[in-house]
Amino acid sequence: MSADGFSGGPPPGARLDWTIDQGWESYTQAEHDVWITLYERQTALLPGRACDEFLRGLDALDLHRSGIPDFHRINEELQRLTGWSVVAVPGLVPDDVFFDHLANRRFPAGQFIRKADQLDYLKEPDIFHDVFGHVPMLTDPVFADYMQAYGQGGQRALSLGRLANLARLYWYTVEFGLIETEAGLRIYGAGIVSSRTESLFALDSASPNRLGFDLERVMRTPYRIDDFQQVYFVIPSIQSLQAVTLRDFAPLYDRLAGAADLGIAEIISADRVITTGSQAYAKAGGLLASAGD
Ligand code: HBI
Ligand code: FE
Repeated sequence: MSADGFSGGPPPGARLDWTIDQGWESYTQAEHDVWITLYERQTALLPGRACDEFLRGLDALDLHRSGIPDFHRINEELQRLTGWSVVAVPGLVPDDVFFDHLANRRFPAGQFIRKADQLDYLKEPDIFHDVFGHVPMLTDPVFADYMQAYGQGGQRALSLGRLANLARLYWYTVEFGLIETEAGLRIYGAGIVSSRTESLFALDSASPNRLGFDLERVMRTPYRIDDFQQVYFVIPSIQSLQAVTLRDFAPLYDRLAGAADLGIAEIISADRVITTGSQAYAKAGGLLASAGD
């Protein structure tokens, strides 16, 4: 069993690279309806919350409201824009498989969609999280380069045994990143933009910290996989992610090997503090607390 919990090869029916056919024609109307519900909820909410790059990507790919998009159709436009394509996978794939796809400009998207009674929370990334959340940003050339560099960095981190540090970079940018704009903070992270509740919480709540992005600091910061984040990191621009990819991570990993993790809600003197959170949501038990409402 490797570190990511996978043992052995791809599941039955999947190719060696864990891809499967999307089988767009076999989605049921009920599955299309779940996509439509989620799509309409998010597109009503995101103007003024999602960054321009995301909203432009949504338009460019015409991820319209009539149901689950056909990857063949998305890929014609996406490949023309940035050379990326979306490939269908059964669910989470081993880290090395994941990074190899990203390093080759292929985004592995879950082929399944959540059930109508799971609209607000699901364990594994489904097609709505992956395609609505992640793919629009891949139409931005700078972000597209960053994601490919992340894949290459992942392969190297695996070889150096530093995946835990690199996974934090992905988590606090690609999944839960915020960006500064003249009009205020905006969302670019897929985990936020595909979630109605976190699209509100990440920008409006007084509970989480919001700190200026710093690569080494992010790599020392644990994250939540089961609830809203207790800290969000803010970048000044999508271009600033290019600087991240130009760093040689090896000396950084060496320094990190000797540095203790920071507390998830901790603020240190070197932080550029945008908002100091009350952590009231986390202290009240988070989702469990609201589950009683
Ligand atoms: N597999 N399909 C899929 N999607 C992911 O986002 C994903 C994955 N496997 C590994 C993984 N993410 C993370 O462990 C890496 O980013 C570290
Ligand atoms: Fe994701």
